[in-house]
Amino acid sequence: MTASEIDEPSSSPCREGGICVDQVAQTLQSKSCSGYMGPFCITINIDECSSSPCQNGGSCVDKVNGFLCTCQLGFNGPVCETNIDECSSSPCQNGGSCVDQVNGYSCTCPDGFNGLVCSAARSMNVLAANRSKNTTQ
Ligand SMILES: [Ca+2]
Repeated sequence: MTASEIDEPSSSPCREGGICVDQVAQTLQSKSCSGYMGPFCITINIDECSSSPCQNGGSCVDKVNGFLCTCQLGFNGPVCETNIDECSSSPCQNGGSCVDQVNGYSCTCPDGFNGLVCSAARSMNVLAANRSKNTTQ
């Protein structure tokens, strides 16, 4: 590039979605363009979804100069990169430990409790039966 070559599109905005092209350098400039369609502007809507940016099964919606991810249940973040921690609300009761899953959780309950969130007290008969079954195996 010589000193006489200037970056023509620097102040000539393209129509929304347009890409500024420096016709001397023949390179695409990554400027944001809006306004009129000038001699150094072409309208190319790049498919930003072509690289499959959305993670964890999220679906991509191509936008002008960007994309939007629609995430599967249980994920969020700009590219669905975050597995939402369903254990963050401490759903397990009575000392149960929470295991985060996709769009859900499971509780590992202490002796004497069961149910989805360890809220149900096991009867002592069931406990005794389980204990004797475990010891005889
Ligand atoms: Ca989760």
